[in-house]
Amino acid sequence: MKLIIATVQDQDADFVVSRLMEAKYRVTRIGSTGGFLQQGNTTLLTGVEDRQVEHVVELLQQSSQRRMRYMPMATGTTPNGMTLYNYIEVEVGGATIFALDVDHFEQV
Ligand code: 2BA
Repeated sequence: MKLIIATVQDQDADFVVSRLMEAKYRVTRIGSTGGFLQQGNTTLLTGVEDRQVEHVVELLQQSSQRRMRYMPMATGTTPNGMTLYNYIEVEVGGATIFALDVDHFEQV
C-alpha cells in the first residue's frame, strides 16, 4: 500500500477532491501553507493500493493547473527610509506529489 501526499493550489482543491472521490478514492484534505510564497495551499492524503498510484497521479495531473504568482521582493530603500519592492514571477503547481510506502494500515 502507498500513501500519496499531494500539495495543490487552493483554487484547484475542490475539483481535484471531486475527481478523486468520483473515482472512489478516499481523501483527507488538510489546509497548508507553502514555505516559499507563505500562501495557503491544500495538502491531500490518499491511501491506495500500489497498482492505483499511477491512476491517482494521472487524476492529479489532469485536475490541477500550473499558474503564475507574483511575489514582492524588497530591492532597496529610498533616502527617506521607505522600502522599495519589485514583483518576481513564480510558476506554481499543478501538484507536488510524494508516494510513500505504508508499513501498516488499520481501521479500528
Ligand atoms: P511554496 O513553498 O510556497 O512554493 C511555491 C512555488 O515557489 C513553487 O511551486 C516553486 O515554483 C517556487 N519556489 C519554491 N521554493 C523556491 C525557492 N527556494 N526558490 C525559487 N522558487 C521557489 P511548486 O514547486 O509547484 O510548489 C508548490 C507548493 O508545493 C510549495 O509552495 C510547497 O507548499 C509544496 N512543495 C513543493 N515542493 C515541496 C517539497 N520538496 N517538499 C514539501 N513541499 C513541497
